[in-house]
Amino acid sequence: MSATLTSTPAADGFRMPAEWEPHAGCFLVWPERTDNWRDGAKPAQRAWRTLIETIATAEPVTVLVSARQYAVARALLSDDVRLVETTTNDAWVRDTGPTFVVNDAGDVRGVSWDFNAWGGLRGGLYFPWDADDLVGPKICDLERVPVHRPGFVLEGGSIDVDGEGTVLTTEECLLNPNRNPDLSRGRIEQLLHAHLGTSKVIWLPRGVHLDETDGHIDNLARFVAPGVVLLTWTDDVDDPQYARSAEALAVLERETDAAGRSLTVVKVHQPGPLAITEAEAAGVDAVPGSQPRLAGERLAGSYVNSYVGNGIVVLPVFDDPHDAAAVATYERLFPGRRIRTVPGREILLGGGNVHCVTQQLPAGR
Ligand code: KQY
Repeated sequence: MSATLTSTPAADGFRMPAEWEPHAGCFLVWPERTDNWRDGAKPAQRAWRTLIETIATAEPVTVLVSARQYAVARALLSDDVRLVETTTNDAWVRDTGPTFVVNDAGDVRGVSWDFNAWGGLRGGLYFPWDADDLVGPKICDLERVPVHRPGFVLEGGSIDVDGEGTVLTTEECLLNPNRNPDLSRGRIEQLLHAHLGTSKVIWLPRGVHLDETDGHIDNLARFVAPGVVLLTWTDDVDDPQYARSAEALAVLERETDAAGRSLTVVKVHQPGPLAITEAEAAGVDAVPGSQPRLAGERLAGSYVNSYVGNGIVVLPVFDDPHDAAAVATYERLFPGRRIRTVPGREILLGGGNVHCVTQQLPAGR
Protein backbone atom coordinates (compact mmCIF):
# COMPACT_ATOMS: atom_id res chain seq x y z
CA MET A 1 0.00 0.00 0.00
CA SER A 2 1.15 3.58 -0.66
CA ALA A 3 2.50 5.34 2.41
CA THR A 4 0.12 7.96 3.82
CA LEU A 5 2.13 11.09 4.60
CA THR A 6 1.54 13.35 7.58
CA SER A 7 3.45 16.39 6.24
CA THR A 8 2.09 18.63 3.49
CA PRO A 9 3.31 18.70 -0.13
CA ALA A 10 4.40 22.34 0.06
CA ALA A 11 6.40 21.74 3.25
CA ASP A 12 8.23 18.94 1.43
CA GLY A 13 8.94 21.02 -1.71
CA PHE A 14 6.10 19.66 -3.93
CA ARG A 15 3.77 21.62 -6.23
CA MET A 16 0.93 20.77 -8.59
CA PRO A 17 2.31 21.15 -12.14
CA ALA A 18 0.32 22.89 -14.86
CA GLU A 19 -1.54 20.51 -17.16
CA TRP A 20 0.63 21.49 -20.12
CA GLU A 21 3.77 20.15 -18.36
CA PRO A 22 4.88 16.62 -19.46
CA HIS A 23 2.72 13.65 -18.48
CA ALA A 24 3.52 10.02 -17.74
CA GLY A 25 -0.07 9.08 -18.56
CA CYS A 26 -3.75 9.70 -18.18
CA PHE A 27 -6.52 7.98 -16.16
CA LEU A 28 -10.20 7.61 -17.03
CA VAL A 29 -13.07 5.59 -15.54
CA TRP A 30 -15.42 3.60 -17.79
CA PRO A 31 -19.03 4.91 -17.61
CA GLU A 32 -21.85 2.47 -16.91
CA ARG A 33 -24.47 3.73 -14.47
CA THR A 34 -27.78 3.93 -16.29
CA ASP A 35 -29.28 6.59 -14.00
CA ASN A 36 -26.74 9.05 -15.42
CA TRP A 37 -25.84 7.67 -18.86
CA ARG A 38 -28.72 7.13 -21.23
CA ASP A 39 -29.58 3.99 -23.16
CA GLY A 40 -27.67 1.64 -20.91
CA ALA A 41 -24.58 3.89 -21.13
CA LYS A 42 -23.84 2.64 -24.66
CA PRO A 43 -23.67 6.09 -26.34
CA ALA A 44 -21.43 7.31 -23.51
CA GLN A 45 -19.16 4.28 -23.90
CA ARG A 46 -18.75 5.06 -27.60
CA ALA A 47 -17.86 8.65 -26.69
CA TRP A 48 -15.33 7.41 -24.11
CA ARG A 49 -13.81 5.08 -26.67
CA THR A 50 -13.18 7.99 -29.04
CA LEU A 51 -11.75 10.11 -26.25
CA ILE A 52 -9.56 7.31 -24.88
CA GLU A 53 -8.15 6.38 -28.29
CA THR A 54 -7.46 10.06 -29.04
CA ILE A 55 -5.54 10.58 -25.81
CA ALA A 56 -3.76 7.24 -26.28
CA THR A 57 -2.11 8.64 -29.42
CA ALA A 58 -0.29 11.05 -27.11
CA GLU A 59 0.38 9.28 -23.79
CA PRO A 60 -0.26 5.99 -21.95
CA VAL A 61 -3.90 5.63 -20.87
CA THR A 62 -5.26 3.63 -17.94
CA VAL A 63 -9.00 2.99 -17.68
CA LEU A 64 -10.58 1.89 -14.41
CA VAL A 65 -13.49 -0.42 -15.13
CA SER A 66 -15.89 -2.54 -13.07
CA ALA A 67 -15.79 -6.35 -13.17
CA ARG A 68 -19.16 -6.27 -14.97
CA GLN A 69 -17.89 -4.07 -17.76
CA TYR A 70 -14.32 -5.37 -18.06
CA ALA A 71 -14.93 -7.61 -21.07
CA VAL A 72 -17.04 -4.94 -22.79
CA ALA A 73 -14.35 -2.30 -22.43
CA ARG A 74 -11.57 -4.74 -23.37
CA ALA A 75 -13.35 -5.59 -26.59
CA LEU A 76 -13.86 -1.93 -27.50
CA LEU A 77 -10.47 -0.49 -26.59
CA SER A 78 -7.14 -1.03 -28.26
CA ASP A 79 -4.54 -3.28 -26.68
CA ASP A 80 -2.24 -0.49 -25.58
CA VAL A 81 -4.93 0.93 -23.28
CA ARG A 82 -4.39 -0.52 -19.79
CA LEU A 83 -7.57 -1.66 -18.03
CA VAL A 84 -7.66 -2.04 -14.26
CA GLU A 85 -10.68 -3.59 -12.60
CA THR A 86 -11.84 -1.10 -9.97
CA THR A 87 -15.08 -0.42 -8.11
CA THR A 88 -16.35 3.14 -8.57
CA ASN A 89 -19.68 4.96 -8.33
CA ASP A 90 -19.33 6.86 -11.61
CA ALA A 91 -16.76 8.08 -14.11
CA TRP A 92 -15.52 11.52 -12.97
CA VAL A 93 -11.88 10.82 -12.27
CA ARG A 94 -10.92 14.51 -12.37
CA ASP A 95 -12.88 14.81 -9.17
CA THR A 96 -12.47 11.41 -7.57
CA GLY A 97 -8.87 10.74 -8.54
CA PRO A 98 -5.81 12.18 -6.83
CA THR A 99 -4.29 15.54 -7.67
CA PHE A 100 -0.65 14.74 -8.40
CA VAL A 101 2.20 16.93 -7.17
CA VAL A 102 5.90 16.87 -8.13
CA ASN A 103 9.18 18.19 -6.76
CA ASP A 104 12.32 19.41 -8.53
CA ALA A 105 13.94 15.98 -8.18
CA GLY A 106 11.10 14.44 -10.22
CA ASP A 107 9.38 12.65 -7.35
CA VAL A 108 5.61 12.32 -7.67
CA ARG A 109 3.03 12.16 -4.88
CA GLY A 110 -0.77 12.10 -4.80
CA VAL A 111 -3.14 14.32 -2.87
CA SER A 112 -6.36 12.45 -2.21
CA TRP A 113 -9.09 14.88 -1.19
CA ASP A 114 -12.33 13.78 0.46
CA PHE A 115 -15.12 13.29 -2.10
CA ASN A 116 -18.84 13.79 -1.29
CA ALA A 117 -20.43 13.59 -4.77
CA TRP A 118 -20.50 17.39 -5.19
CA GLY A 119 -22.39 18.27 -2.04
CA GLY A 120 -23.08 15.17 0.05
CA LEU A 121 -26.57 15.08 1.50
CA ARG A 122 -26.94 18.81 0.76
CA GLY A 123 -27.37 18.74 -2.99
CA GLY A 124 -24.94 15.96 -3.91
CA LEU A 125 -25.59 14.21 -7.22
CA TYR A 126 -25.76 10.58 -6.11
CA PHE A 127 -25.68 8.35 -3.06
CA PRO A 128 -23.63 6.48 -2.03
CA TRP A 129 -20.24 7.81 -3.09
CA ASP A 130 -18.02 5.61 -0.91
CA ALA A 131 -16.38 3.78 -3.83
CA ASP A 132 -15.57 7.07 -5.56
CA ASP A 133 -14.02 8.36 -2.34
CA LEU A 134 -11.48 5.51 -2.58
CA VAL A 135 -10.46 6.13 -6.20
CA GLY A 136 -7.70 8.59 -5.20
CA PRO A 137 -5.85 6.23 -2.84
CA LYS A 138 -6.36 3.30 -5.22
CA ILE A 139 -4.71 5.16 -8.10
CA CYS A 140 -1.84 6.15 -5.80
CA ASP A 141 -1.43 2.47 -4.83
CA LEU A 142 -1.42 1.49 -8.49
CA GLU A 143 1.25 4.06 -9.28
CA ARG A 144 3.19 3.34 -6.06
CA VAL A 145 3.21 7.01 -5.11
CA PRO A 146 2.92 8.20 -1.50
CA VAL A 147 -0.34 9.92 -0.71
CA HIS A 148 -1.40 12.96 1.29
CA ARG A 149 -4.92 12.85 2.82
CA PRO A 150 -5.83 16.45 3.74
CA GLY A 151 -9.26 15.49 5.15
CA PHE A 152 -10.81 18.29 3.16
CA VAL A 153 -13.65 17.99 0.60
CA LEU A 154 -12.44 19.09 -2.81
CA GLU A 155 -12.78 18.01 -6.44
CA GLY A 156 -9.97 18.30 -8.96
CA GLY A 157 -12.32 20.10 -11.38
CA SER A 158 -12.79 22.91 -8.88
CA ILE A 159 -9.16 24.08 -9.04
CA ASP A 160 -6.84 25.09 -11.86
CA VAL A 161 -3.16 25.99 -11.53
CA ASP A 162 -0.51 27.69 -13.65
CA GLY A 163 2.24 25.55 -12.05
CA GLU A 164 3.96 28.77 -10.97
CA GLY A 165 2.16 29.48 -7.72
CA THR A 166 -1.33 30.55 -8.79
CA VAL A 167 -4.58 28.65 -8.28
CA LEU A 168 -7.85 29.68 -9.88
CA THR A 169 -11.18 28.65 -8.32
CA THR A 170 -14.76 29.77 -7.70
CA GLU A 171 -16.46 31.00 -4.57
CA GLU A 172 -19.64 29.24 -5.68
CA CYS A 173 -17.94 25.86 -5.24
CA LEU A 174 -15.21 26.13 -2.65
CA LEU A 175 -17.18 28.33 -0.26
CA ASN A 176 -20.37 26.31 -0.71
CA PRO A 177 -21.57 25.07 2.71
CA ASN A 178 -22.10 21.62 1.17
CA ARG A 179 -18.33 21.07 0.91
CA ASN A 180 -16.45 22.27 4.03
CA PRO A 181 -18.97 24.23 6.11
CA ASP A 182 -16.58 24.72 9.04
CA LEU A 183 -13.69 26.19 7.06
CA SER A 184 -13.28 29.93 6.47
CA ARG A 185 -12.08 31.36 3.15
CA GLY A 186 -8.70 32.04 4.80
CA ARG A 187 -8.35 28.46 6.03
CA ILE A 188 -9.32 27.11 2.61
CA GLU A 189 -6.63 29.28 1.03
CA GLN A 190 -4.06 27.92 3.51
CA LEU A 191 -5.07 24.33 2.73
CA LEU A 192 -4.85 24.94 -1.02
CA HIS A 193 -1.39 26.45 -0.71
CA ALA A 194 -0.19 23.67 1.58
CA HIS A 195 -1.37 20.94 -0.81
CA LEU A 196 -0.80 22.54 -4.23
CA GLY A 197 2.41 24.45 -3.48
CA THR A 198 0.72 27.71 -4.49
CA SER A 199 0.90 31.17 -2.94
CA LYS A 200 -1.97 33.05 -4.60
CA VAL A 201 -5.65 32.18 -5.02
CA ILE A 202 -7.71 33.99 -7.64
CA TRP A 203 -11.36 33.67 -6.67
CA LEU A 204 -13.93 33.99 -9.44
CA PRO A 205 -17.46 34.43 -8.13
CA ARG A 206 -19.52 31.83 -10.03
CA GLY A 207 -19.08 29.05 -12.54
CA VAL A 208 -21.14 28.17 -15.61
CA HIS A 209 -24.91 28.64 -15.42
CA LEU A 210 -26.61 25.47 -14.12
CA ASP A 211 -23.35 23.57 -13.74
CA GLU A 212 -24.40 20.82 -11.33
CA THR A 213 -20.99 20.77 -9.68
CA ASP A 214 -21.75 24.13 -8.05
CA GLY A 215 -19.58 26.07 -10.43
CA HIS A 216 -16.41 24.10 -11.17
CA ILE A 217 -13.64 26.28 -12.53
CA ASP A 218 -12.70 23.74 -15.23
CA ASN A 219 -15.90 24.50 -17.12
CA LEU A 220 -15.57 28.29 -16.79
CA ALA A 221 -11.96 29.47 -16.94
CA ARG A 222 -8.55 27.80 -17.09
CA PHE A 223 -4.90 28.73 -17.41
CA VAL A 224 -3.59 27.87 -20.87
CA ALA A 225 -0.11 29.32 -20.23
CA PRO A 226 1.44 31.33 -17.39
CA GLY A 227 -0.44 34.65 -17.32
CA VAL A 228 -3.06 33.54 -19.89
CA VAL A 229 -6.62 32.43 -18.97
CA LEU A 230 -9.23 30.98 -21.32
CA LEU A 231 -12.75 32.09 -20.32
CA THR A 232 -16.08 30.77 -21.57
CA TRP A 233 -18.12 33.66 -22.93
CA THR A 234 -21.38 34.69 -24.53
CA ASP A 235 -22.12 37.86 -26.46
CA ASP A 236 -25.81 37.55 -25.57
CA VAL A 237 -26.37 39.94 -22.68
CA ASP A 238 -29.77 38.33 -22.04
CA ASP A 239 -28.25 34.88 -21.53
CA PRO A 240 -27.84 33.97 -17.82
CA GLN A 241 -24.22 33.06 -18.59
CA TYR A 242 -23.42 36.65 -19.57
CA ALA A 243 -23.37 38.07 -16.02
CA ARG A 244 -21.34 35.08 -14.79
CA SER A 245 -18.67 35.41 -17.47
CA ALA A 246 -18.64 39.21 -17.23
CA GLU A 247 -18.04 39.18 -13.48
CA ALA A 248 -15.26 36.61 -13.92
CA LEU A 249 -13.70 38.82 -16.60
CA ALA A 250 -13.79 41.83 -14.28
CA VAL A 251 -11.90 39.89 -11.59
CA LEU A 252 -9.35 38.48 -14.04
CA GLU A 253 -8.71 41.93 -15.53
CA ARG A 254 -7.87 43.46 -12.17
CA GLU A 255 -5.99 40.50 -10.65
CA THR A 256 -2.32 39.57 -10.90
CA ASP A 257 -0.89 36.07 -10.58
CA ALA A 258 1.58 34.78 -7.97
CA ALA A 259 4.47 36.13 -10.03
CA GLY A 260 2.87 39.61 -10.15
CA ARG A 261 1.87 39.36 -13.83
CA SER A 262 -1.35 40.89 -15.14
CA LEU A 263 -3.48 38.28 -16.87
CA THR A 264 -4.36 38.08 -20.55
CA VAL A 265 -7.91 36.78 -20.90
CA VAL A 266 -8.92 34.92 -24.07
CA LYS A 267 -12.67 34.52 -24.56
CA VAL A 268 -14.16 31.47 -26.23
CA HIS A 269 -17.84 31.72 -27.10
CA GLN A 270 -19.97 29.01 -25.47
CA PRO A 271 -21.84 26.47 -27.62
CA GLY A 272 -25.61 26.62 -27.86
CA PRO A 273 -27.28 27.27 -25.46
CA LEU A 274 -27.80 23.50 -25.43
CA ALA A 275 -30.67 21.59 -23.81
CA ILE A 276 -31.59 17.95 -23.16
CA THR A 277 -33.98 16.50 -25.75
CA GLU A 278 -37.00 14.38 -24.90
CA ALA A 279 -35.37 11.27 -26.31
CA GLU A 280 -32.19 11.86 -24.32
CA ALA A 281 -34.09 12.39 -21.07
CA ALA A 282 -36.24 9.32 -21.70
CA GLY A 283 -33.14 7.13 -22.00
CA VAL A 284 -31.93 7.83 -18.45
CA ASP A 285 -33.19 5.55 -15.67
CA ALA A 286 -35.01 7.64 -13.04
CA VAL A 287 -33.67 6.51 -9.67
CA PRO A 288 -34.54 8.16 -6.33
CA GLY A 289 -31.48 9.95 -4.96
CA SER A 290 -29.83 10.46 -8.36
CA GLN A 291 -29.85 13.68 -10.35
CA PRO A 292 -33.00 13.72 -12.54
CA ARG A 293 -32.51 14.39 -16.27
CA LEU A 294 -35.45 16.36 -17.63
CA ALA A 295 -36.27 17.23 -21.24
CA GLY A 296 -35.66 20.90 -22.01
CA GLU A 297 -33.19 21.40 -19.16
CA ARG A 298 -30.22 23.51 -20.13
CA LEU A 299 -26.79 21.85 -20.29
CA ALA A 300 -23.65 23.52 -18.97
CA GLY A 301 -21.77 23.26 -22.28
CA SER A 302 -18.30 24.83 -22.54
CA TYR A 303 -15.23 24.47 -24.75
CA VAL A 304 -12.99 25.30 -21.79
CA ASN A 305 -13.53 21.76 -20.46
CA SER A 306 -10.65 20.26 -22.49
CA TYR A 307 -7.59 18.07 -21.85
CA VAL A 308 -4.02 19.18 -22.47
CA GLY A 309 -1.81 16.14 -23.03
CA ASN A 310 1.67 15.47 -24.40
CA GLY A 311 1.77 17.30 -27.72
CA ILE A 312 -2.03 17.33 -27.95
CA VAL A 313 -5.11 19.23 -26.82
CA VAL A 314 -8.47 17.43 -26.89
CA LEU A 315 -11.58 19.57 -26.80
CA PRO A 316 -15.27 18.69 -26.95
CA VAL A 317 -17.37 19.84 -29.89
CA PHE A 318 -21.14 19.82 -30.17
CA ASP A 319 -22.04 20.03 -33.85
CA ASP A 320 -22.60 23.69 -33.10
CA PRO A 321 -21.93 26.88 -35.08
CA HIS A 322 -19.38 27.94 -32.43
CA ASP A 323 -17.24 24.80 -32.79
CA ALA A 324 -15.01 26.18 -35.53
CA ALA A 325 -14.13 29.34 -33.63
CA ALA A 326 -13.32 27.30 -30.52
CA VAL A 327 -10.96 25.06 -32.50
CA ALA A 328 -9.29 28.13 -34.04
CA THR A 329 -8.83 29.63 -30.57
CA TYR A 330 -7.12 26.47 -29.33
CA GLU A 331 -4.90 26.37 -32.43
CA ARG A 332 -3.78 29.91 -31.66
CA LEU A 333 -3.20 29.19 -27.97
CA PHE A 334 -1.31 25.90 -28.44
CA PRO A 335 0.66 26.27 -31.68
CA GLY A 336 3.00 23.38 -30.84
CA ARG A 337 0.28 20.80 -30.18
CA ARG A 338 -2.16 18.81 -32.29
CA ILE A 339 -5.68 20.11 -31.68
CA ARG A 340 -8.13 17.20 -31.69
CA THR A 341 -11.90 17.33 -31.23
CA VAL A 342 -14.19 14.67 -29.78
CA PRO A 343 -18.00 14.61 -29.70
CA GLY A 344 -18.83 16.25 -26.36
CA ARG A 345 -22.59 15.88 -26.12
CA GLU A 346 -22.79 12.46 -24.46
CA ILE A 347 -20.32 13.46 -21.75
CA LEU A 348 -22.18 16.74 -21.28
CA LEU A 349 -25.48 14.88 -20.82
CA GLY A 350 -23.92 13.28 -17.75
CA GLY A 351 -22.98 16.66 -16.30
CA GLY A 352 -19.40 17.41 -17.35
CA ASN A 353 -16.94 17.11 -20.19
CA VAL A 354 -13.50 16.02 -21.36
CA HIS A 355 -11.56 17.60 -18.49
CA CYS A 356 -13.93 16.19 -15.87
CA VAL A 357 -13.40 12.60 -17.03
CA THR A 358 -9.58 12.68 -17.32
CA GLN A 359 -6.77 12.91 -14.78
CA GLN A 360 -3.16 13.36 -15.81
CA LEU A 361 -0.22 11.68 -14.12
CA PRO A 362 2.72 14.07 -14.38
CA ALA A 363 6.05 12.81 -15.65
CA GLY A 364 8.44 12.17 -12.78
CA ARG A 365 12.00 10.91 -12.87
O1 KQY B 1 -17.69 18.57 -14.00
C1 KQY B 1 -17.20 17.71 -13.34
N1 KQY B 1 -15.98 17.84 -12.90
C2 KQY B 1 -17.97 16.55 -12.89
C3 KQY B 1 -19.38 16.57 -13.27
C4 KQY B 1 -20.12 15.57 -12.48
C5 KQY B 1 -21.49 15.37 -12.87
C6 KQY B 1 -22.10 14.23 -12.18
N2 KQY B 1 -23.34 13.87 -12.76
